[in-house]
Amino acid sequence: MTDLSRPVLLTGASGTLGRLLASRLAGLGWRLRLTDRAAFPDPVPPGCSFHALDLEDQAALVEVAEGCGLILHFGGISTEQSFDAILGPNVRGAYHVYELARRLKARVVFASSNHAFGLYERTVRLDHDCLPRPDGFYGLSKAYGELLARMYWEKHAVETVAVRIGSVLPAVPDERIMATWMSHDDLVSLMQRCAGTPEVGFSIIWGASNNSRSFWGRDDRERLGWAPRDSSDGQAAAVVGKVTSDPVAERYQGGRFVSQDFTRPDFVASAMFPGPAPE
Ligand code: 15L
Repeated sequence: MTDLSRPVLLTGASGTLGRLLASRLAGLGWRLRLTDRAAFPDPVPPGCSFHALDLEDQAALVEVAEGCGLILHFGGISTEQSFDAILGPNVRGAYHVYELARRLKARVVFASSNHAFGLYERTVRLDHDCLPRPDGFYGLSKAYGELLARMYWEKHAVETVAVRIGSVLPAVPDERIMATWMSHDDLVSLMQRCAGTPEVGFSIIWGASNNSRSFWGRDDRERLGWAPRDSSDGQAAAVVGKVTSDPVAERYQGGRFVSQDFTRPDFVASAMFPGPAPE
């Protein structure tokens, strides 16, 4: 179990999920050290502090994190971008976070992503031990982060919960997200279990609510004693027919991330595409 009398480091605090977690976890009495390279756009919650820093600046990270017992690593790039844009924040940055965790003997919650698996087709249901199939450089960096976490557990006993986040949104906007949706409350309750579980070792969780149309199956939730309470099911009627006109995005779990810079010349004409090949 994490000792919540020690402060908790939250990277990526100024991002969408960072802001949500800052406000909700501070409301539960967590003492957060918020970090981001971008300014924190909200009032800093009581009991918390904000420190502008870049994940590539290892010395600054070490200084700010002194005394922390848990690291919620939500920092880095969260969209598909060039290899060079991803490299510093997501690859070197994650390494800095794990060296920090090793030094502090802290537990890490690693914000992984469904995009590490985005090139599985939507008809496939994945368990947590499936091989990564990243849908771009962003997804690739998340697959690397999970392997980094696993290495730090096996070599250095740094515990991690890797959360393969689907789509954390207030409501479901389209048909794809019927499968990937995670409610705000389910994300917060998961963070509570990540902190409160006595031993997590290296655990993997599919970060989604209890959606009947989910792409994902088994994971380590029983070990954490976590179960999502919300579901996208009741929102189905509102999103019927809300799909893209992009056949690549519609075929794969990663949606639009897959079709960015997708150049397979045989996609439409081959058996990869259902139905008869066009003339
Ligand atoms: C992610 O990993 C992104 O950070 C987020 O912006 C969404 O696109 C989400 O995945 C998703 O797949 O819906």
